[in-house]
Amino acid sequence: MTTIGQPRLTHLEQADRYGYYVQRGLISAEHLARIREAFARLQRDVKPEWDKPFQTYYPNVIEFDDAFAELIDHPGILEGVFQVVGQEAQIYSNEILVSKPNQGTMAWHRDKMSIGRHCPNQFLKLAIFLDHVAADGGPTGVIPESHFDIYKGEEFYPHKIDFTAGPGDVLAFGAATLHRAGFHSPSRPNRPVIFLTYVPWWMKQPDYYTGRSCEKLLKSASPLRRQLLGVQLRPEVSLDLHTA
Ligand SMILES: O=C(O)CCC(=O)C(=O)O
Repeated sequence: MTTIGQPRLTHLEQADRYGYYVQRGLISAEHLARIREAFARLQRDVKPEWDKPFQTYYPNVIEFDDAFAELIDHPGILEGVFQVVGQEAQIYSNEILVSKPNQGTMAWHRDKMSIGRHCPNQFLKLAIFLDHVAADGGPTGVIPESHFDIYKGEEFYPHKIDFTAGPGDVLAFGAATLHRAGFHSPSRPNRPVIFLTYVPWWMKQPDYYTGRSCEKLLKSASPLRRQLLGVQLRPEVSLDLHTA
């Protein structure tokens, strides 16, 4: 196909310029159906690590069901992750956050500024949406270009984007990008979102992080998954080489 006009920005260029990128409809309907079933089972069988009036948190969901685990090495997800974080990417954390109707919004914040103030794109968080999320249904919001000045907060708020997601959409943003869960009206259902965060191989999780144990997944993990789970780099990846 002939490209007319300017080529599309890559995921990396979008993350650099705007602090986030979007992949619409990335997860197939068949996979989403399995994810929804796994989520229903998770809610029945697992006690969340916290359950607050506005939000419920389930860490380490990839160990719970293959439908979640298959997201970590989903080719479309890795395309963006490898561009932005690099070929040596690994998972830093994975969880489901369920926003609940609460009449309010979460506060705008940045993640892990110990990392973000130096290299925002080396801590890349992907929000993966199971269902449509309306503007008043607890949409994840991001503020474009807020990663450029970590000493500013409120000045950026008027420029927010409340991401009204469709099923299977992905919204990826770096550590220094302001984000939050937006207004969640009492008339809207609970809003689960799967979050996967990727970092380079050489970055460590803090010891207080509770979601890292993946014994079951590791028993049959491919070389790619062993890398993503932080055990061993794939043989073809070397920190001494740069490959895009
Ligand atoms: O639930 C959301 O939409 C936002 C989550 C969030 O702010 C975070 O993961 O740091």
